[in-house]
This record gives sequence, C-alpha cells and structure tokens, in this order.
Amino acid sequence: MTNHWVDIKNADVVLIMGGNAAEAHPCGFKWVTEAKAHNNAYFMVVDPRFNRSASVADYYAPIRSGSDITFLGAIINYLLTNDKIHHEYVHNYTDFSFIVREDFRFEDGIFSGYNEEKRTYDKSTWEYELGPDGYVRTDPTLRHPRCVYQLLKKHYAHYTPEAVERVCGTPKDKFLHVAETLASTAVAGRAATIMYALGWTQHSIGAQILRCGAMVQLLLGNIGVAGGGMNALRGHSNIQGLTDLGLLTSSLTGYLSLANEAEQDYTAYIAKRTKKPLRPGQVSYWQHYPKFHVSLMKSWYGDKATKENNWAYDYLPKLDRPYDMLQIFELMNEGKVNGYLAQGFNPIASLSNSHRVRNGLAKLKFLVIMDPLATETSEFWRNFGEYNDVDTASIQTEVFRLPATCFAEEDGSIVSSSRVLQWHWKAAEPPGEARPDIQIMSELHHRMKAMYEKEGGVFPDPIRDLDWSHYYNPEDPTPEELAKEYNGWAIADVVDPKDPHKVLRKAGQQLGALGELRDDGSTASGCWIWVGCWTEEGNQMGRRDNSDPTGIGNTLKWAWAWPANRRVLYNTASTDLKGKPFNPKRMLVQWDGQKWSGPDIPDMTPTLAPESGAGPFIMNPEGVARFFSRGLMAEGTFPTHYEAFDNPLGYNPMYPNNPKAVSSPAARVFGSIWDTFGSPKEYPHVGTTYRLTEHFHYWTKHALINAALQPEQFVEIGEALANEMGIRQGDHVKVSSKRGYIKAVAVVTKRIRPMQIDGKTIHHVGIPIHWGFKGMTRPGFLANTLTPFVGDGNSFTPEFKTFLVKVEKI
Ligand SMILES: Nc1nc2c(c(=O)[nH]1)N[C@H]1C(S)=C(S)[C@@H](COP(=O)(O)OP(=O)(O)OC[C@H]3O[C@@H](n4cnc5c(=O)[nH]c(N)nc54)[C@H](O)[C@@H]3O)O[C@H]1N2
Ligand SMILES: Nc1nc2c(c(=O)[nH]1)N[C@H]1C(S)=C(S)[C@@H](COP(=O)(O)OP(=O)(O)OC[C@H]3O[C@@H](n4cnc5c(=O)[nH]c(N)nc54)[C@H](O)[C@@H]3O)O[C@H]1N2
Ligand SMILES: [Mo]
Repeated sequence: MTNHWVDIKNADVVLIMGGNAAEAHPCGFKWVTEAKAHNNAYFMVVDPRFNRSASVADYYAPIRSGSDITFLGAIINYLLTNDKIHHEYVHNYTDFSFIVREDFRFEDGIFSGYNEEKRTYDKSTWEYELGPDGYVRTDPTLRHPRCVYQLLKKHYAHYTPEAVERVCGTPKDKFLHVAETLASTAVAGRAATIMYALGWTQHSIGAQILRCGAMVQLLLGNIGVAGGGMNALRGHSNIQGLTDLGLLTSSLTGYLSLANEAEQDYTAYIAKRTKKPLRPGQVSYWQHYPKFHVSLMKSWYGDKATKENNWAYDYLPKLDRPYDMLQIFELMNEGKVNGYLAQGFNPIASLSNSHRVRNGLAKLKFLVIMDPLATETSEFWRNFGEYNDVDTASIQTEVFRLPATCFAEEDGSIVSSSRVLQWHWKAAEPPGEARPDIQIMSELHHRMKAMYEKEGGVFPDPIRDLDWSHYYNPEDPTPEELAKEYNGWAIADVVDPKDPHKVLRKAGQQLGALGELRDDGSTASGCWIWVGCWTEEGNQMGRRDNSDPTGIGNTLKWAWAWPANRRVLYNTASTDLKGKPFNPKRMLVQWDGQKWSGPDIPDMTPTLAPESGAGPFIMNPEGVARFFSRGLMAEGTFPTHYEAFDNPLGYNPMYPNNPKAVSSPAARVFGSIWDTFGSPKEYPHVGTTYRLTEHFHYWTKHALINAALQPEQFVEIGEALANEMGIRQGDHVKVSSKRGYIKAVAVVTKRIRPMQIDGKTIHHVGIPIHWGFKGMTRPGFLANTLTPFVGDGNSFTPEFKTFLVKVEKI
C-alpha cells in the first residue's frame, strides 16, 4: 500500500477493482465502512461478479475478466479530454513535460524494439531524451509532440466509452458513472483510494493493470495524500514481509536486486543501481544503494566481507534467468531439478496446471515439505482415485516431511499491507515434533556447513563464511536476534560526514535511522528498509500506543512502519510548491519555513526546502512520478490492452489487425506450453478463480468448523448459462479446460450475468479455489487442474483469473 488500512477512512471515493475486500480482507474492509459512515464516501466496485464487496457498495459495474486496461485506459482518456486532472500536481510532480527519445515508437499494439522470435523487447528506445548536461529535456508548455503528455494522449485516444462497452462488456453509462465519480476527486479537497488485489495481479498483463490504475491516481493528484493511494491488499498475513526480505529468487532484502550472469563486475553492478539524479536538485534516494548493499553483506559475512573482496560480491549467485515458480517447475518437468524444499507452500494445489506441477514433482529425486499439515503436495505420489490419478509405483521421488509450527506457536513480527511491522507473542506450545521454521532452517544450515567443512566441495565459501557469531547461541538464533540484525548495528563508530568528531552512533549500538548507514563497512543491516524497527530504544514493533492527536489515523506510536515509520508514501506530494498542504483539513506534512513536519513522517530530507525544486518522488532519479515507465516494464512504456492466453475472442479487439499483439508480447510463456491453451470453439466460457471468507486457501479445510461451513467444491454459474444447459441449483457438473477437468456442485446465481463482447455472448464461470484431496472437507479436485501455466512478464504471477472452460451437466 502507498497508504495504509486506517487511512482508507479519509477517502471521499473508494474504488475496489480487482479485489473483493469484504470477502478476502474483512477486517481491513471495516475502514471502507468507516469512510462511508463518517466521511460520506461513495463506494464503487468493478468486478466480473456481483461479489460480497459489491453487495454493500453504492455502485457496481460489471467487467469482463482480463479487460481492465481498456477500462482504465478509457478513464485516462476521459480525464484528459474532459480536463479533469489536478493540474498543479500533474505539472509539477509527474513526467508530463519530459521529452522522449526520437526513435521511440508504438504502432498497432507493439512498441519499438520487439523481437518476435524471442518474445522480448530491446528497450533502448524506451527512454527520455537527455540534454548535454545529462538531465532530461522538458517542454513545460506540453506542446512538444514527443513530451510524455502528448504521447499519453495519443496512446489512449481510442480507449473510449464505446470501446469499453465493446471490449469490457461494461455498459457505457456505467463506465461513465465510474469515470465521472473518480474525476470528482481531481480537486485539492477530495481524494479517491483504489483498493486492488488478485483480480488485477493474476493476469499475463497484471503488472500493467496496476500501473494503469496508478496513472489514473496520478492524473487525479491522489498519490501521497490522505485518503488516496494505490492500495494493494496483500494476501498471507506476512506476505509483505516476504517481499521486504527478498524471498524471491532475483531479489536481495529491501528490494535490492541480485546480479545477472553478465554482471560479474562489482563496480558495474553497483554503478548501474546507484541512480544519479535525472533532473537538477533531485534527492534520487537510490544514490545510497552502496550503503544498503554493503551493510547487507556485512550482516551476512561479517569480517569476511571486506573492501578488498568487494564485500564478498563473488559469493552472491549471478542469475542466468529469473527462477520464478513457473520456471522452476518447467525445469522440473525437463528433469533438470534434483531436489525441492517446499516451506509453507503447497504447489500442487496453488500453482497453475496441477497436472504439470505433479509431473514435475514426480521427476525429483527428493522433496522436503516443511509444513504443519499433511498437504496435497506431501502426498502427490499417492493415488486418490479420480482426484489424483497417479501410478505410485512409477514415482521415485523420496519425500521428507519436517513438521513446522505456525504463527501462534512462536514469537515474531508480521508485516501488514500497511507496511506496519507488528510484533506478536507466542500463544501456545507446538504439538508433537513440530519446530519453528527458524530452528529447522538453522539446523539445516549447520549440518550443511559442517559437511562443507569436512568434505570441501566446488565452492563452499559462501556457506562456510556466513557469520552467525553475533547470535548468543549461533546454533539457534532467536526471532529477537534476527529482528535486531535486520535493523542493523554500528560495527565501528558512525560519524557525521560534515564533522568527523561528531559520533552519530557508537560502535556496537543498534542503528537508529537510515542516515546512519555507511558503505565503508562500518555498519551492518540485514534489511535496510527496516532500519528503525529495533533501535537502542528497544523493539519498536512491540509498541501499542494508539494515540492519534489529529484524528487522521496515522498512529505513529503503534508498532512501526517502513520506511522510517512513515505511514503514507510520497506524502510531500500532498503539498504545493511552497510546501503548503493542498487540503489543510487532511494535512499529512507541511514545510514550516525551517523543516518538514506534521502528523506523518515527511517523505523528504527533513530540512530540504521546497524551493530547492526537489520533487516528492524521491525514489525516482527524476524526482517526479512516471507515466512513461521507461525500460522498467516487460511489455512497454504505457499499459496496453492484450487478451489472456486462453483467449475467448481469438483476437485483440483493440488492435484487431496485428497478430503479434493478441496476447502479451512479453509474457512468461515457455515453448512447451503453447499447445496447452484452449480455443473458444471448444471451451467457450471464461473461468475465473477466487476465494471465500470461510476458508484460507488449502489449509483451513483441515479444520472441522471451516470444513463444515464450506464442505465441498462448488462453481458459480449465471442463470442464463444454466438455463441454456438445463442445469439446476445443486446439480453436479463437470468443468473442463484444455488442461484437465474438475467436478463440482453447481450454484446457479443472479450475481454473474452474460456479457456482449464485440457482438459475442460471453459467460463467466466462477470457481472458488479451496478444496483438494486432503483434509476434513469432502475429497475433491484441485481447482488449479484447470488453470494455464503462463504468467505476467514482470512478476511471473500465473494467469489464474482468466481462462477458458466448458461446462457439462453430469
Ligand atoms: N478468507 C480468505 N481471505 C483471504 C485468503 C483466503 O484464502 N481466504 N487469501 C489471502 C490471499 S493470499 C490473497 S492474495 C488475498 C486475495 O484477495 P482478493 O484478490 O480480493 O481475492 P480473490 O477472491 O482472489 O479475487 C478478487 C476478485 O477479483 C475478481 N476478478 C477476477 N478477474 C477480474 C478481472 O479481470 N478484473 C477485475 N476487476 N476483477 C476480477 C473476482 O471476481 C474476485 O471478486 O486474499 C487474502 N485473504
Ligand atoms: N487458481 C488460483 N490459484 C491460486 C490463487 C488464485 O486466486 N487462484 N491464489 C494464489 C495466491 S495469491 C497464493 S498466496 C497462493 C497460496 O498458495 P500456498 O502458499 O501454497 O497455500 P497456503 O495453503 O496458503 O499455504 C501453504 C502452507 O503453509 C503452511 N503454513 C502455515 N503457517 C506456516 C508456518 O509458520 N511455517 C511453515 N513452514 N508452514 C506454514 C500451511 O499449513 C499450508 O499448507 O495460491 C495461489 N494460487
Ligand atoms: Mo496471495
């Protein structure tokens, strides 16, 4: 979230699109209720289904699954052509006036630099034009044909309300109502929040849908203000913590990035990430990358990371490709993976195309499951009849189960969607042989280390040299010790760069602020964005003072938020060029003549005056927010409509003449997958998967009460389709895709209606995800038997939300 849960109460307009917070985030959803009750907020839902959020909304508009970029692009077009933008904000705080390189092109759905064979882009033309001084050239009059504003206008010119009706199936008047309501927040005194989750992310163009939403918010001046923002409703209670800690194969902690194979040279690796300002006077916070990186390496390798060995840079893997989930299981299918450790992960249930996942697991030599439960994955080799129809004798994989505890059985911290790190305390002893993940991982670590020490090996150094000596018992670190390590400490005295006699932090002390990090080896920090979570003043995550002096909801003394305890990111964008709040009633920060201050922690160097010209988007080297994403995204600089890979139309209705631009030209799709996509002739309906309040994924079915509440797989079918097929409430149906089939009880509903898409009738089929062949619910199929093994080109998230199915009555 750019903002936070409580801040939603400050919104004047709430749009939930691509999520179903009332169902999947019922506790957080109370802040929507709060906004309605106390701020007279207007609440809208745009979703293929009239879902539980829609049932309590002021307005609902239907949309065809997978078509959100057309909808959002049309909002951008609407705001530009009707001049409903926050001018002062957009002109000063975005790249509107920036000039783009002359050789940049977008033609008929494809950007310049496309390599059709490799399905990737050479992105060198996707850049601003630089002047001789190294800064981006701009045209504040916005008349230059290659300024971002002009390019943006051109890109979305044919994203019209008529196109929305034709491509998304949303009636024109409903689209216009949503657009007009959002537009009412383009003024200084009003704000809209956008809340989204998987209905946006789980598409082959998911990341671009989010960008498009963010662009709408920028035009309205809704980023960095109270009651605004792009608010990602995150999933597992600590999934924000997972990404913060870089538990993705191409990340290091705190969103630092691992090097790729071509980056063997440390100086070049660092130089590329140490972003110099692209406009005069900008903060460009990534200039400090070396401090974050060196401090991380010091926390891992201690004395073994030195200036002479480039802080142990050679110990880090250099990737030949990203090892996302789809890639790993593709390699497994190719027989190229020996062993796999699934820690709190049930891939046969949760990854797309379950049969493909199962085939991959069957080619392993060994599989380790660290989980409190006996999951489907841990028994993928066992025959469960039709539900898991395998030949056990042919599977050689050796499976080990290491019983783990769950959150209530250990101390630790959880990072919420609000970026708030909150400490929790153990409530119960774990049963049986279950042990905390930290203990299991530590023991594995020590045994591996011992083996490397005894036997050598090709390259034992990166494991052998890991420094665990700062734990009281290096065999068994505690959650408290890990938390202190993430925060970091001073290895030597940290002094003020302007006055070497002034010691800011004494050797051995916990660091107190980001400004204390150093790139000379004198500080260690396991996760730079968390500096401040456990200081000399103690565990900040354990704080429980909910006082809120201004009533804005920031509660700066409740737990601790990264970065720097800031609750709303980019918050100086809520002020004008003099540092005066656009909306004094909902002030977050202001320039008081000497410094930035207010009920939030300013997202700016505290004493840097607005007159300096430093823009509020300090993480961007240009200091402003981008409409033109430069080389950052896989598919292009402006979000563009592409169809899902299981494509209900067979063409792209926004670019009908270009066969290259049907589905995302840069998606995560392997050569072996193409014949696993279905055609609308055979599979005419759009299937979409989602969750229910009564279950959490695949684990609550192991609990009797939840199992009793939702005992059995069902699918939701609209009345029109049900009538057509002679299906009645409670009938059993078979739902098939090109990948396989499931059987389920039919729930016939008014909440899913047929849509007219480019002259064709499209029905959605709703498929909740929670059942399987283990647990206390009725044994059943895995919903992911149906879903395609293809993903977004940036995040590699599978396309769980739009695929083709057919339905038959059994
Ligand atoms: N009770 C419960 N709560 C949970 C979970 C759980 O399993 N059970 N899981 C947690 C996790 S890990 C996550 S990630 C979150 C997910 O939270 P959500 O994303 O809110 O949950 P979903 O039910 O997957 O999907 C949300 C909505 O997206 C809609 N949708 C599908 N396709 C499209 C589309 O193309 N466009 C638009 N606009 N909407 C579309 C669906 O109809 C659905 O209403 O929930 C978390 N909360
Ligand atoms: N078709 C379809 N598929 C989806 C989705 C969808 O919307 N549609 N959503 C996707 C999303 S957003 C997500 S997040 C994934 C979820 O996919 P998974 O993460 O694979 O599923 P879960 O069942 O949430 O959790 C996995 C296991 O973690 C275990 N666990 C709980 N606590 C602990 C602990 O402290 N330590 C350890 N070691 N284990 C623990 C649980 O017992 C459980 O078996 O599913 C994805 N799959
Ligand atoms: Mo999730």
